[in-house]
Amino acid sequence: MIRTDRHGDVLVVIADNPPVNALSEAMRHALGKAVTAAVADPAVRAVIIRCDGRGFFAGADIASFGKPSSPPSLPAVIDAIEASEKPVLAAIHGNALGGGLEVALGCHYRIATTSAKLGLPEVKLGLLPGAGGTQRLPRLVGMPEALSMITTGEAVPARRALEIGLVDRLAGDDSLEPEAIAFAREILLLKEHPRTSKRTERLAEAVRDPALFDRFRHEIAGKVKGFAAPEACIQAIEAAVKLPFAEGVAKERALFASLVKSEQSRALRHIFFAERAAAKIEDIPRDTSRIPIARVGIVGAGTMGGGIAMNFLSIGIPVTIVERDQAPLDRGIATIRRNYERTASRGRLTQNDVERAMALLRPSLAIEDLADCDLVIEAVFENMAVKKEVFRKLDAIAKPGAILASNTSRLDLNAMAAETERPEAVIGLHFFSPANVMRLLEVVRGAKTGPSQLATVMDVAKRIGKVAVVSGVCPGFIGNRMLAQRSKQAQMLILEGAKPWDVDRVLTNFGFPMGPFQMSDLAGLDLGWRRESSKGESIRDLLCERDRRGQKTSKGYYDYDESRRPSPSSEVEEIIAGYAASRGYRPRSVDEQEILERLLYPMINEGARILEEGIAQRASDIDVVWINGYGWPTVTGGPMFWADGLGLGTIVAGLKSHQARLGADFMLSPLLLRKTSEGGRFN
Ligand code: 3H9
Repeated sequence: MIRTDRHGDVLVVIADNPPVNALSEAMRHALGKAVTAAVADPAVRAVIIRCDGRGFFAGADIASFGKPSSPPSLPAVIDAIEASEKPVLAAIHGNALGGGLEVALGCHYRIATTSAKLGLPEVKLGLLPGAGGTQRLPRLVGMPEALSMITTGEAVPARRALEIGLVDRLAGDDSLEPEAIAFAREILLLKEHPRTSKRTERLAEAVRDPALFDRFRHEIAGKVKGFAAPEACIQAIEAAVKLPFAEGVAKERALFASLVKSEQSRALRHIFFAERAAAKIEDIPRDTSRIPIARVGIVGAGTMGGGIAMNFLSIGIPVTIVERDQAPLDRGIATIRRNYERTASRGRLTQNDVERAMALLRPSLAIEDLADCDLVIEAVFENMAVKKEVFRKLDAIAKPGAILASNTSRLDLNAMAAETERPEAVIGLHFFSPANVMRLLEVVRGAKTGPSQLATVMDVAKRIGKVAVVSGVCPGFIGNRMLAQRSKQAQMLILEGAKPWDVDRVLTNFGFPMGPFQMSDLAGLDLGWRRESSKGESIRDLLCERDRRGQKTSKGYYDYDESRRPSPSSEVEEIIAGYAASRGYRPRSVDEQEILERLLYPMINEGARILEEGIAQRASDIDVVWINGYGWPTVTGGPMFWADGLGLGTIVAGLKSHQARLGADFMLSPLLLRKTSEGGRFN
C-alpha cells in the first residue's frame, strides 16, 4: 500500500489503495510505519506524502465504523506526523477528504494541484471530523471558513484553499511531485516548521467574539433541522477556541464516539453505500460496451424537457430540442435561459458559463433534426397514444444505435418499445421535477432493453450528477407505485374523519418537507382534470369545480394568503364532510399514530412487493428513490431501512390491525411475511 522514492534527502511516501485511497486499518499501519521509518532515517531531511490513483486519501474507511480495530488509530498517525522534527509536506491531487484532509492538516505544509478539492464531509455521514479536523482546521483558516466547511461538508477548490490558508502553494496538475520536491528543498532552508496544533493566530477573532457561534447556529438552524451532527460539529469547533488543543481533541473524540453509534449516522452511512450500490446492475458486467453520447435530443420543450436539457448543456453536451410550434419552443428556450441567468445572479455560474451552455442548444420544429442524436429523450404529454406516436416517429428517423428514452413516470415502457423495430434501444429515464435540480433518476429497464443501452445511461446519469436507480416495468415504477399507496390512504383517512392538515402534520413531524395535501396544492389539483368531464366523483373534482385548484388559485385543500402561507379551510372541511356522508362514512376521530401507520406501513408492504416481483434490485435502491425523489427524511435511512429499524413484526402487526380499513384490494406481501417470520431484515 505504501512505497517510497528517494530524491536525495527528500523522501516521497506514496500511498496506493484503490479506488479512493481510503485510510483503512492496513493503510493506517503502513502510513504510520513509513513515517516512523522516515523520521528515524538520518539520510532523510524532508518527507512528502502523496497518493497514487484518483486522488489523495478520501477519508477513513467508512465501512469499518463500528467494527473493532487495532492501533495505530488515525489520530495517532496524524499526531506522529505533526510531531516529526523533519518537515512533512502533503502533496494533494484529486480529493483530500475527511481523514485524508486531516492527515494533510497534520503535515507542516500543503501543496495541491489546481484541480484538487479539499473538504471535511463527515457531517454528511452524521459524523464530525474525528482525527483532529475540528481543532486544526480553524487554526489554519479561521472561524467563519472552518464553521462553514465542517457543518456543510462541502469541499473547497484548490484556489480557494490557497486564499483561505488551507494550502500553502498550488502545483500544476501534471507536475505535483517535482513541484513538491522543489518546495521541500526551499523549506529545508527554514529553521522551524509550523505545527498546526500550536497555531492560535487565526482563533483570535473567535476569542474576541465568542457570540459568533450562537449567531452561526441561528443562521443555519433552518437548514440543519432534525440533524444531530451539525450541532456536534459546532461544539467541537467551539472547544478549539475555549480549550487547549489536547482537551479540544478529547472533546472532539468524545463527540465522534457518540455520533458514530447513533441511528442517524448509521442511516446516513447506509445511504452513502446504498447510492453507490444502486449504480451496479447484477447481470450487466462492468466491461459491457458503452455507446458514445455526443449529442442528446429532447422531444418537448415544456418544463420537463427544458429541465432535462439543462443537465446535458451544463456538462457541455450539445442538445437538440424539438417542439411542434414556434411559441412553446420559444417559451421553453427562454425558460432555460432564465434558469441559467438566475443561477448566475446568485454567483454560482459566470455569464460566460451561461452563454456557453446556451450556445450548445439547437432549437427545432422538425423531429427529423434529431437524426444525428445518440440519445433522444421524449418528454411529451403523459398519454400512451401520444408517446407511441413519438416512438414510431423516432424509430423512423433516429440513427442506428441511438438510444430512445421515455420520461414517462408511470406508463408501460414495453408498449412504447413495441412500436419500434429496435426495442433493445428503448429505455425509461424518469427525471423528477425540477429536472435540472432533483438528484434522482429512475432508469426503467424494459423487457427488451439492451445491456449496452442500460450501462450507457447509468454512466450518463453519473456524468450529469444524478443518482440513478434501475426499475423494472410496472405502473408507477418504484417511486410512484409506492406513492400511490400513501395517496390512497391519505384520501381514505380524510373520508373517515382526519383533516387534511392533520394528515400533513403527521408526515412533516416525521420529517417530510410536506404532506400529501400540501404536495397536491403545490402541484395543482387540476393536473389531468377537465371541467367538462368532471362529475363530482372525488374530493378533487369537487374542489376543482369550486376553482380550488391549489396554490396557483390561492386555494386548494388549504387557503393561501398573499405570501402563500397556508391555513385550514372550513369550506374544504364542509366539502369533505358532505362527500364522505354521501358515501356512507361516519366521521370518527383518527389519532396520529393511526395516520402514520396507515400512510407509511402500506408503502413498506408495496416496497416488499416491488422486491418480490424483481422490479427493484435491492431494498436499498428503494431507500435511494424515496430519499432523493420524494423527500423521505434522510436521517431515517429511507423507508426500507426505517422499517428494519422499527422491526418488520411491528409493521405486519400494524397492517393486520388496519386490514379492514386498508381497502378491498389490500394484500400483505408474502416476502414481508416471510422475512417477518424468519426475523429477517430488508437491508
Ligand atoms: C472520516 O474520514 C472520519 C474521520 O474524520 C475520523 C476517523 C477517526 N471509505 O463514490 P465513488 C468507495 S469519514 C470506504 O463511486 P467517485 C465507494 O463505496 C470519511 N469506501 O467514487 C465505492 O465503492 P464501490 C470521510 C469508500 O469517484 C468506491 O469507493 N470521507 C470511501 O464518484 C468509489 O466511490 C468521505 O465521506 C470511504 N471513505 O467519488 C468521502 N469513499 O466501488 C466519501 C469511497 O464498491 N467518498 N468509497 O461501490 C466520496 O465522497 C467519494 O467516494 C469520492 C469519489 C468523492 C471520494
